[in-house]
Amino acid sequence: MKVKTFVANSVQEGMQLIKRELGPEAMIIHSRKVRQKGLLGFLTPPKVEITAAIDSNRNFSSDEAKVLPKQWENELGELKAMVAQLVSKQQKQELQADGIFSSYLQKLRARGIEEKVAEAILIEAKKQYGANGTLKEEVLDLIVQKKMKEFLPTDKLPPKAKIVVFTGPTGVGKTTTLAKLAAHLSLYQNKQVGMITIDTYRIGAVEQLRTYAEITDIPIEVVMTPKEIEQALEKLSGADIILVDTAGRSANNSLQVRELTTFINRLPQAVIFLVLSVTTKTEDLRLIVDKFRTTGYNRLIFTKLDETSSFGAIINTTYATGLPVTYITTGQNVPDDLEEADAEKLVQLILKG
Ligand SMILES: Nc1nc2c(ncn2[C@@H]2O[C@H](COP(=O)(O)OP(=O)(O)O)[C@@H](O)[C@H]2O)c(=O)[nH]1
Ligand SMILES: [Mg+2]
Repeated sequence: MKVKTFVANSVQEGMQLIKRELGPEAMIIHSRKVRQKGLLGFLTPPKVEITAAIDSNRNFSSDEAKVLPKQWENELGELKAMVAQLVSKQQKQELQADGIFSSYLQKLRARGIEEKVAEAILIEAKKQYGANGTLKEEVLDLIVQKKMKEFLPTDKLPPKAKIVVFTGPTGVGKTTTLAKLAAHLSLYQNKQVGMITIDTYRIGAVEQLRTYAEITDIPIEVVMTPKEIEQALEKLSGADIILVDTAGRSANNSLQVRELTTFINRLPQAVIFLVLSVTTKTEDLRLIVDKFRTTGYNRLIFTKLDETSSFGAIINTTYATGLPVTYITTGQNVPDDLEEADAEKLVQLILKG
């Protein structure tokens, strides 16, 4: 068996190198993105490192070598997916066989982190920890925390955001969070805030936001049809930032989500928050994340952190969506119980409750 590692600018380029050097029968055994060391690594795009192996007892006739590449290319995508699965299965088995990692896996699972997410974190940690595992457990703790942070992107509200939409299931705290943010922006950042509510289903839901709007002296427009969005935006054109509330009757009604999407599509370049409660069951969260995808949400807010001591939902969702968390909320008080998300703090919460 001959094993060789190739570094290339793209997967395609890497595959060509492998094909040229090892022939079309080479098998990919591992691939990963790598950055160059030092300053150059920040300035240049990452490269791909592909390790391939070939049974060196096998000799190819040149005919065989000519016929295979085309077929190879057709199957490239499929093969890559298969190999990725194989690798991760092997990595999973390695994790389970390694005492310190298998007990860590249980620890992360007990903190409400889904199995595939816990495995992904630990596979990354294991790479850094080294194969021999002679390092102290405290060192592993630090490595795991670092890897968790990488799986937990956070991001501030862009200072130039003009339109900010709050979507998500009923009862998670969209209206309350919007009111908190509105107060923060107008009180602490001196911004002219406007509000739009497309709260057309629940009688009283409009009133809830209207009450906040009156207290804080923020103009509010109620929108019943997608067409009315433009008028509302026009009326609020003096505002620096417009916060848009949405509502539905039930959490899982796809018709309502579709209807909501037609409203959102009329809002140009919006920051669209998917608001989720950490108290929601893992399976339900998964459904919600999928159901609301059509709204084009691009950031996350987690609410009700004061109501549980299990926060795995946060990292499960950033893993599933790849999206950053912008805010967390920790109680019913407007405007106090709102915080900008901080990855370090979230990791500690997830691990320690
Ligand atoms: N404990 C707690 N309750 C919250 C939080 N955010 C919102 N709530 C409460 O959750 C309930 C539903 O909130 P609401 O804003 O009406 O949810 P919406 O249906 O998504 O708009 C209200 O009783 C809020 O006071 C939070 O961070 N912690
Ligand atoms: Mg509401």
